[in-house]
Amino acid sequence: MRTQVAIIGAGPAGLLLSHILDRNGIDSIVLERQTRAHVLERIRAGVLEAGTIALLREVGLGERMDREGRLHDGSAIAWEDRPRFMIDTRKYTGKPMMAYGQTAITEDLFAARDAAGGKIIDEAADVQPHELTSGRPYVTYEKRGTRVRIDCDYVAGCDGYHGVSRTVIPADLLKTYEKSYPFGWLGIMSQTPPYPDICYCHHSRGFALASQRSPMLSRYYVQCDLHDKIENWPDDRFWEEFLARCPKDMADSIVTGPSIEKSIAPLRSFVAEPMRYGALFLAGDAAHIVPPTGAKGLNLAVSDVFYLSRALIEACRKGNTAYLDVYSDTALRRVWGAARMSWWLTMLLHRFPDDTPFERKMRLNEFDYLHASERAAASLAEQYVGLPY
Ligand code: FAS
Ligand code: PHB
Repeated sequence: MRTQVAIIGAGPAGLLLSHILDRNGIDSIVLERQTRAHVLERIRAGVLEAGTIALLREVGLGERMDREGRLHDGSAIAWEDRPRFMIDTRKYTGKPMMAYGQTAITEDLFAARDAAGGKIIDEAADVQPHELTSGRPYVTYEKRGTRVRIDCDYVAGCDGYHGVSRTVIPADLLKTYEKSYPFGWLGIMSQTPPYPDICYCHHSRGFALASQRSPMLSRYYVQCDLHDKIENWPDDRFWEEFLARCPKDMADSIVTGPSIEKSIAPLRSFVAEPMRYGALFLAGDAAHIVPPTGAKGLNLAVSDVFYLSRALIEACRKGNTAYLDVYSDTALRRVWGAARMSWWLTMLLHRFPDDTPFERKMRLNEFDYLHASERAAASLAEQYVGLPY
């Protein structure tokens, strides 16, 4: 087979890239290792930055999001024994955030690609990029025992943290930066009316987060031990712990109910440089992972795709590779900004097992400073809503 852009991975990055390229007359084929059902079963992100909202609307993916998503003027931070703080994105930037699940976005993307006759090959095993610096790149994969070759002009590595793309960049060229956090997030989904705000809770018992997916679908998290097991968290224990970490007025208004999904995710900061090797361009989790505290993971995948789609359209339609040549540096500038903000907010809001009393005082004073300084509050708000692309 032949295509202009071979895309590895049918997550948000790969599907959105394929969708935008198609709208600009550029042909692509998406290769996904899992079944479509498996991709859609994943419960992931839930909060969209202003840039993501705008881009999805611009490329014709705003209709269901605007109908079912819920706009927020920011998110709250509830700190034990302190007044509630609002990360007020509307006040300081004039922009909203949107609660709309990654699962719904992925459904919308699959629907759009299907409607446009997009080529998405699922259960594509052993996908391998080849000849990335030869000028004649191609990708191979296996399906039903047959090895298939796709000749292409470019390869987009949108295959997430555990994908193959990053591994083909020579070790002497690839630089990686990583930090693991000494705890995880236990998340549940419940068919209950959600708490009205997205609210991060800092408590001596640990971090908690109230979020939402729809008027009858709530998403809640508690910080848990790094090696904790779901079996240790029956619903009763989850709700007892979650409510204990919220201020009383918030806890009294939470509607609890049976979990319909429960999972534990480790927290990690990871950035790989460069995000290009010859004809291969990385986008999304294939190049970077941020702790979910700042709600940046999915939104970074979208901004990478904004830069990469613009670059590929310019190259494929006009033969101008100027944007491709600066893609890695451009994307990484925004990636590092989001990585720093997500690290900072993670360090602020969680309880660390080896915390000293001094470090707890530093954390408390950092939070008090947010309350005391309009400039500090504005700085957090502009980063939380997402810096301009
Ligand atoms: P994805 O990982 O979504 O997609 C990559 C795709 O490539 C997958 O479908 C995979 O099956 C496929 N693939 C992998 N290897 C392949 C190969 N060799 N060949 C072919 N296909 C291959 N972000 C937030 O903002 N908020 C959150 O609350 C949040 N929670 C998360 C919870 C978990 C458990 C995880 C893992 C991530 C979470 N994230 C969150 C981050 C998440 O939303 C990612 O940022 C987002 O999925 C990135 O999208 P992609 O880059 O498309 O990667
Ligand atoms: C979510 O709704 O899943 C969510 C919201 C905010 C975050 C992380 C996750 O920071």
